[in-house]
Amino acid sequence: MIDTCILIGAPVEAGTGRRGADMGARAFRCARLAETLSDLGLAVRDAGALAIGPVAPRAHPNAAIRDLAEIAAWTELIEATAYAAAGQGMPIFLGGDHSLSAGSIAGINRRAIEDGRELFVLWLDAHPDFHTLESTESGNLHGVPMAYVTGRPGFEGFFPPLAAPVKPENVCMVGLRSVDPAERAALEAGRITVHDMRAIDETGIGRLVGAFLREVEARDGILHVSFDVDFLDPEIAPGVGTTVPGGATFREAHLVMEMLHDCGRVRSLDVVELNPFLDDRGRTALLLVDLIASLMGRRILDRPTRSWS
Ligand code: B3U
Ligand code: MN
Ligand code: MN
Repeated sequence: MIDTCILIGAPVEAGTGRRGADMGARAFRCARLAETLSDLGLAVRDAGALAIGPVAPRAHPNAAIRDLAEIAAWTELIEATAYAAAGQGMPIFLGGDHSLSAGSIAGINRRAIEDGRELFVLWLDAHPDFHTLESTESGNLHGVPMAYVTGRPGFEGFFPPLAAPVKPENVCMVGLRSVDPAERAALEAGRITVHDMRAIDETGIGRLVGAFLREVEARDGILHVSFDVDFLDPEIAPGVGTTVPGGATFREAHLVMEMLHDCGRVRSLDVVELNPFLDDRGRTALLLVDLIASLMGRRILDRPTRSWS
């Protein structure tokens, strides 16, 4: 099990249409993330915040796209940072918008392949972020990272080349409730496991996530978790740019985090899209710190056996 957390601030906001996500990492610090992890007995290394230098703008045939060169530069930096940190503990990427996961997942996968390990990704989000550079209509590049890391075409020459794509069959998306037509078509044609809110309501989030975790174990995999704040219902997590009603509840989210801890295979985490400018007296940041604590081992009562395996 991991005993060192490496906190990496990634104040990326060029991938979203709103301002304020670049303050997310600072808000996690105000909400005492480092102290909370230390109280759980973990060693915590705060790597501070990453920064990119100035970039020359890049054009793309899809004129809607904004800040392509900037997001490409962030992807390259975060990829290298993730690769290096994965050998030293558990990197926790504090966003910043979800475009940062293009870099974090790419770098974690490069490390996994070098170590001979199979990487799985649990994607907790209202959105699949599965647009290509051609298909995005908003032009917000936080809508593309999952297409990039799974090797969908069209990123060549614009984003850094991938060491290797993540296998789509190793990805599980949970919490979807806002899917654009082009994303829907690509998901239907592909092999990613997708659980929308209806599936959660019908089957229960514990059974859906439990099935995925059993698969990770059966294939002796390691797991990256990408947590978009809009996975949560906006009633409990208002501090995010793209609120979508009908999200995961407090209890569903904690259950997922506790199951992830019990499975013992999570090696890296993104927490993205926290926008303190839109938050309500820090409550979204505080909730996220509690959820991270559940993932890292905080529990209500000790349980002799896992109920889901
Ligand atoms: N799919 C839409 C909306 C969106 C994606 N991710 C977020 N919003 N946060 C788009 O802009 O690509
Ligand atoms: Mn997202
Ligand atoms: Mn989202």
